[in-house]
Amino acid sequence: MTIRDILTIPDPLLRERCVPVAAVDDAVRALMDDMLETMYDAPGIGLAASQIGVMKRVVVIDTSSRKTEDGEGAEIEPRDPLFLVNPEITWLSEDISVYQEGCLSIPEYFEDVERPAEIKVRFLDRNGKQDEMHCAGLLATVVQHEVDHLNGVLFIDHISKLKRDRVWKKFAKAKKRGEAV
Ligand code: GNR
Ligand code: NI
Repeated sequence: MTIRDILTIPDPLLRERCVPVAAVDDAVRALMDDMLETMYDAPGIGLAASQIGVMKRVVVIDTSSRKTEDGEGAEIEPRDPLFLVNPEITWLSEDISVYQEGCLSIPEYFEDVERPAEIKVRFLDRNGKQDEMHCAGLLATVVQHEVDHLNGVLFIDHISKLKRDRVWKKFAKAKKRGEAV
């Protein structure tokens, strides 16, 4: 497994649509392992393949990263990764929830985003088997955030144009100067 570089705005790849995966083979599983390691290292709770420059419809998610204690009082970090290939949102609730979102491709910028509170997502799992899952809470938000990435959409597209233009320009300017933001 390899930790890959995460692209940040204004990288044009983050605005492109990813293509469906034809078959979940060992190469796709190796990609997902790299994505998972990159996500845990960042750290983040979700990652879309386009964020490491691979334009395929592949997502990894793990929202379980709160620390708990084992029997001896040592801290352990539970891992409960989800692998979503060719995810399709098949249902969105009318109920809306608001989460403060962040994105590894827009470092250190956080803003409230309104999205449907619950969704259903159909996808191929790590073994290429079709599955469907009902999501609520933070998971529903993260799945929508990641499916957006596969379509070249970023969470700042869901906030006001004034705020979006401000953050985009800040990152574009920093890149021009060769600074890390
Ligand atoms: O790590 C992440 N946290 C997060 C918090 C609220 C809503 C969405 C996310 S996803 C983000 C990682 C990321 O950029 N995934 O694309
Ligand atoms: Ni993101």
